[in-house]
Amino acid sequence: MIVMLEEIVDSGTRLGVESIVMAMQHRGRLNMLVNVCRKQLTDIFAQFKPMEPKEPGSGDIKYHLGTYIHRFIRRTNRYIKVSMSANPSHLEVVSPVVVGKTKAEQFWKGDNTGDKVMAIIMHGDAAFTGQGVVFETMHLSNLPDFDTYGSIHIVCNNQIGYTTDPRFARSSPYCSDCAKCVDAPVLHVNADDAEAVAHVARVAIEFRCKFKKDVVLDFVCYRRFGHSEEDEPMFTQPFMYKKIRQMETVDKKYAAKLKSEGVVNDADIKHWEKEYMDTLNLHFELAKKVTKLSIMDWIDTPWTGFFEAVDPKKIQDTGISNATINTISNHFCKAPEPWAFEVHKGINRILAARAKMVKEGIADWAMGEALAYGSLLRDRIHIRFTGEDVERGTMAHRHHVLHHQGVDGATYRVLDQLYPDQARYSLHNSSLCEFG
Ligand SMILES: Cc1ncc(C[n+]2csc(CCOP(=O)(O)OP(=O)(O)O)c2C)c(N)n1
Repeated sequence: MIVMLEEIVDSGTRLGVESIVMAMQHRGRLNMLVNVCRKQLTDIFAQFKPMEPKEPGSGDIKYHLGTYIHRFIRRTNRYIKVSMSANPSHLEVVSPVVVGKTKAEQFWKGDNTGDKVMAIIMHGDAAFTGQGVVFETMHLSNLPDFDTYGSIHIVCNNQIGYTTDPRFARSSPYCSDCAKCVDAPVLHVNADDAEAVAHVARVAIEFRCKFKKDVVLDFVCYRRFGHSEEDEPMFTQPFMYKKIRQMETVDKKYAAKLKSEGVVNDADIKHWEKEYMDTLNLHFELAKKVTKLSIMDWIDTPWTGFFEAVDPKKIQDTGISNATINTISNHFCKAPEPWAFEVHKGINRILAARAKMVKEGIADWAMGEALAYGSLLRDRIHIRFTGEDVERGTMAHRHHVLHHQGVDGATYRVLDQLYPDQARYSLHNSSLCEFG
């Protein structure tokens, strides 16, 4: 898995990616934090010491915290930001969150093609098939204003969900079959073949950067031990685990291959193994000296000003002048020029009723909402407003997008033309997806 991620990150920088937003569940997470996100080993070891969390919010279990880093990639001489999102125990809920973070970063970076910012989401095989939010996330992937130009999904397919075999956990042949709903290519790879893993990783990132679509890597592997440190896998999968015990670990397999090809010798292998163990031991010793955990060490998205002190008792002045009210409401009541845009007769009636309301100095819900959004847009505050039916409004009250009655697909987005220098109003109907 590390090989796969390293290859994606390195090749990503070659293809112009500047930022990767990642999510993953428990399996292999600490290893990933250290070897891909380059989290200090001392910090990881310190998390496992019995210490009182000293700050509010620092009490989550150690496998769930996130991190971020600006990494220099030697192979390409380029920098990349890698962020691993914190996630709760509830499997897969982080998936749409990470896609949303990616969308937000693309927006603020002006990355309208997804060339610079992308998401990598890692899943477990049982969770990928079982949790409906995966399907929801997949379906958001190609919708206007939700599209992040392709995520790479990696399914860590260890062929067991806790203690449950696939035949009792899914009705489809492959754990990755849910990705068929968006026609995402799926590359199945034997995790014991490190070079094949690197190869499919390269194919995946090149596919994503060229075609800007989701792609799935089905990383077919096995767990050497039980679900967690305490679990005994022989209780439930005795035959599988008898076989697993006879298997060489992947490092031994790859070392033997390199040796047989004359690339390395025993002394090289011993030296690297010792070097790695020495590094682990050094940081383990250093971790003993850590006495306090700080949540600030585990921020996955540095956000200047986010935690700035705001006095909750002080109410901000948000009022607007009568002149602004008139500008916004007059615009909101005005139909587009009839020679350019044919509006439905019913809309004309609604607009006339609105104009009458303005004259009488009153505002109903829809007018109040338009005044609120309009004034925010005037103050150059970007609004993203998405969900099923938000353009018209479920109760036919909003009508922020009008539809040409004579030209199919032509629309007039009412609040987009309030002020020449206003902020962008990202208003979009969405899939009928609530959880994601
Ligand atoms: C929504 C949800 N349901 C149940 C659990 C409990 N749980 C934790 S891990 C796990 C099995 C996950 O299997 P899989 O997705 O194959 O990942 P693996 O642990 O095998 O890597 C379960 C059921 C959970 N964390 N979240």
